[in-house]
Amino acid sequence: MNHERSSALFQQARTSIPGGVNSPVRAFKSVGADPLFIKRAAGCTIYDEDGNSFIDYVGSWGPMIVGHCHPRVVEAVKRAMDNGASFGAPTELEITLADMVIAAVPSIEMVRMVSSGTEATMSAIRLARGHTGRDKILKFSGCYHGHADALLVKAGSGAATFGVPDSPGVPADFARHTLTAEYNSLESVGQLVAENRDNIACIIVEPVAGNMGTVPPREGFLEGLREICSNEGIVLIFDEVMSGFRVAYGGAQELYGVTPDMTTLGKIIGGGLPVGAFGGSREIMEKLSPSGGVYQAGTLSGNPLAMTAGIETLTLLKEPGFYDKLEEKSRQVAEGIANAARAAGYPLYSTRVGSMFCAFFTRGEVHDWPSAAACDTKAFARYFLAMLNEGIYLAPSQFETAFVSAAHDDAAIEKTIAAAAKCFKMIA
Ligand code: KE4
Repeated sequence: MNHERSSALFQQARTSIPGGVNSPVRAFKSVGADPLFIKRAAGCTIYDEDGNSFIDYVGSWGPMIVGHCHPRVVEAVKRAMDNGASFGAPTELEITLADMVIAAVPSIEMVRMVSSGTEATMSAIRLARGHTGRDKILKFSGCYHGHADALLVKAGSGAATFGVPDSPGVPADFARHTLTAEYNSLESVGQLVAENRDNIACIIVEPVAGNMGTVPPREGFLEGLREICSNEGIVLIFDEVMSGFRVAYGGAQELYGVTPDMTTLGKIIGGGLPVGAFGGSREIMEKLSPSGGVYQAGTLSGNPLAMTAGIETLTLLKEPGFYDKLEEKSRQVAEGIANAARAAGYPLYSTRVGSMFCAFFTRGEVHDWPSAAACDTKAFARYFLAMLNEGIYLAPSQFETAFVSAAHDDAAIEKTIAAAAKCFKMIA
């Protein structure tokens, strides 16, 4: 497969953009190859600058759940553009999307739009601190909530991929307010809460962890967090930037029946345009400026193009049977890959929640960061490159999630499974 133009563009990009990319995990560094430069996409397929095509399981890291260039989304954004890209003034579109989010997500009575998941989690934490008057926050190792200083502590995703879960540049004085527990371990949470009684403003958790690979919550884990937070006056924040509108229309909180105090969103609600959001009870949210004193702002927050793409995308998700069909596609492809590994005698631990799935290269099970970190990342890299050569585009890191879209048809799924069967035999 020819990658000449992508490689030439990567060399060029590295002279003007740090590492040649605008987000580290795109650099293919952990899989030992040059990244592909993508020219365009349609449905479940992406096309690179060398004319190669790939079945896409990254989906822009989650937003493209209805597939790339869905005609309804493209047309609506084109029409919105004719009216103007951004006004820096309120628009009716923001009310429309806010009301759709409020109607969908059990914990949300009011919501504030921002322009990224990082802004959403950073702002939600500030609001939780303002609401409680407490300074400390508790997160989980291997979970990633964007790159705000307070959250780059034992973080997942690219931070884990590049071995900088505790990033340089974050003052120790900031990081000391961030407590870290083990995902799926209520015991580790209880111990930290007891040691920091009345000092923890919030617990922030990915209700389905997607940034150490896909790690589902164990039975009772989310319920336990809910009980601890209710008893201790701690704000429970579900970071649903990835799982929101992904694992169910109402997110993981609908799927598991556990309602947090606040929720952060992103990705899907912008349909591929820059967006984030954070929401919660009226009591908490009205403490946000200008109705309250907790300051938060953004030039492009709620801009008409992102709102339009989000409204159209969520409208498509509400169509009858959308999630049932997506569930069946996702089951087929995830089980097909797992069966291919088993047939080749290759040790693999597979996980899936809805249309998020992961193949862990390990003989053990994976329920938290330590077990995820034990995976054979070199074997993963061989698998990634072999699948890429077969025209399958996976996330370039063991510590990421694969996403299925409504546009992944039977032919794409069959091709993926056949490629996996060939690749596991090759790398075994
Ligand atoms: P953004 O600032 O990248 O929009 O969102 C940060 C974020 C917050 N919370 C969760 C649960 C997330 O998964 C993310 C971002 N996800 C990564 C993919 N693992 C984004 C990809 C990237 O960093 O380029």
